[in-house]
Amino acid sequence: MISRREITKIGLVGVLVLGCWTIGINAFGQAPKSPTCRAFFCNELPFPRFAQKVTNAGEIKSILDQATTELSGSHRITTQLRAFLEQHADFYEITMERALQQILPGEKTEIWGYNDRPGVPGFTAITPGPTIATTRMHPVVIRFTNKLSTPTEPVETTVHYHGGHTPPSSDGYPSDKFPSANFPSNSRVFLYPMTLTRGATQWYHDHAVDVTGRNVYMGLAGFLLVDPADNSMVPDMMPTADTDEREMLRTRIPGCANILTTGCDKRFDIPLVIQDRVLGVKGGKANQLIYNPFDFDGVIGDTFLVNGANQPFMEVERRKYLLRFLNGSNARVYQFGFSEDPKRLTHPLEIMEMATEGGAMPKATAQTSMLLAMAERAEMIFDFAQVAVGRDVFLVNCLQQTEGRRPDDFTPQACTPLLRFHVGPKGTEADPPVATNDGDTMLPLRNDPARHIEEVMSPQDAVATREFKFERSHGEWAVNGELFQAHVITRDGEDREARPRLGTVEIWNLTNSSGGWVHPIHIHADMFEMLERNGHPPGPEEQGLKETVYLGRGDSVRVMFKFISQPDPWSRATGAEDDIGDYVFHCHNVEHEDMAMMGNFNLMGP
Ligand SMILES: [Cu+2]
Repeated sequence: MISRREITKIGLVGVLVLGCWTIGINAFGQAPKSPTCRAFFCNELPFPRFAQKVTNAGEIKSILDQATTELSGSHRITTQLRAFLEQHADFYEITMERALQQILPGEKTEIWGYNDRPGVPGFTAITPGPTIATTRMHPVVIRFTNKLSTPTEPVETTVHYHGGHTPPSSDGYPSDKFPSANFPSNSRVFLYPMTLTRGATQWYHDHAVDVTGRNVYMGLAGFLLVDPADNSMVPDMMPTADTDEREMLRTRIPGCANILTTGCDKRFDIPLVIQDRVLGVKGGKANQLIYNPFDFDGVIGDTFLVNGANQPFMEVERRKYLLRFLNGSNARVYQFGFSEDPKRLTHPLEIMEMATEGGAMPKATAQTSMLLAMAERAEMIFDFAQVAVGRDVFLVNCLQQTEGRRPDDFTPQACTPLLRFHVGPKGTEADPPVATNDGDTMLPLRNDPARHIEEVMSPQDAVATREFKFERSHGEWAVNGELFQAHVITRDGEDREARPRLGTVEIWNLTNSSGGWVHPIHIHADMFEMLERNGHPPGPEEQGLKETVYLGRGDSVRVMFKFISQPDPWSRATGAEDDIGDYVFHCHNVEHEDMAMMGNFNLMGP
């Protein structure tokens, strides 16, 4: 398949000559609609399996040998770092493969997924991909191998760990595609130190320049869940933060009462990725993923998937659960709520938001609906004791959206049910010892020198303020008027190249100057705090560490970063240097990203 930016060069007629039949698009450049006749809420909610670690010494050696030749810069594999990783890291071998998955009744759907057990009988690639579970301070090394190409369709990929602070050579820089002219091998090794994250709901997904939209749509995305560290293998590594965060989990999160002994009970801790797709006839087969490369506004589907299943159901106990939400759609914004009425949110049930992309918020916040733009995450507690035993509760979306430009207004009287929960009696396990209430203190972010010292920052400390405008330019998408070019550092509103220094605080003003479109902006490398939205303090639901922020029509948001060095104990233990180099920031409407709405910043040494 060709990329969207290539289509703009050769034009629609050229694409028709290439043959629309092979991509399922009709001669008017429109995707067909999914078939309408389906049994809703009859499939059980699936959970992607947990990825299996590599334990074979020979395979670990092979991964580290490859890392030694490939990784450069701050975390190049020195003798000291290699010895550290051999002793302490988790290793994974994950291939990207085509596979068949049952999504709708009848014909199976070809997906592009991740497989953590390549070559093992009975295990295929899946979407969402296998969940990588790790803890804060526990490094992860993954060899990704791309087996997606066919003789007629070469597929270039790369992988971004979204939410992590990773060395530049492991960040999935968009032009570091493999296999490609620059990286002819079909595999690459990625190192994730996990030093600068809290416990959080994060994910990994494709990030190849020009084709991210198609690759993610076909299935290349999975969860990466970070628990607070059990025991850091690095002495003196923020022990206060770890202890406090674990205590917070023990007392606040359902199923985590035993975190200090046997760990959290995963039955009450549920990751949910919400996506929309069009499934139609392609290559003569029904129920295939139809990706429309002509849709420059953003690809919108009419079939809703939760964890890869179409409008499934889950049996729950009448108790509290932790639900971890990820908006994994290409271009659709959601406003979620919980309702006994599958079509309306006129009598919403209470949800308690606990965490943003960066982990626990300063305060738990009670809500009746929650807006989630593409790539944003939110963890929330839902108490099914609000509903009688034997009843159904629906997760509903009350933002209708028919095109990639933007959603319609919030309409609680016209919602779409996405997931049905059937409430059964409460089991024998106790809810956590302290209930979560609106306004409960979770993890403070600022001005607490005892904890998260790297995150303590104040707007008065800012050494630079930068302006970035996200706008439309000649049918493509631009940042401050510039289209994405690999490693060309974006100029800010004062015409300086964006070159922040480690250890300094900066304020970035992000403005949507593109009229009727909306843009969620994702900034790599570090988490930020929101200071203002449209001149006002952010609402309680946006107070937390974030790395993706929604720019609605005409919105302007002010965010503050501290660009963080690797902690000293880590550097002493591993010999690794500070992560300096080029990182990107971009719109996470992935079609806009593919149409060049992406900039570069160069992180400099202190
Ligand atoms: Cu956008």
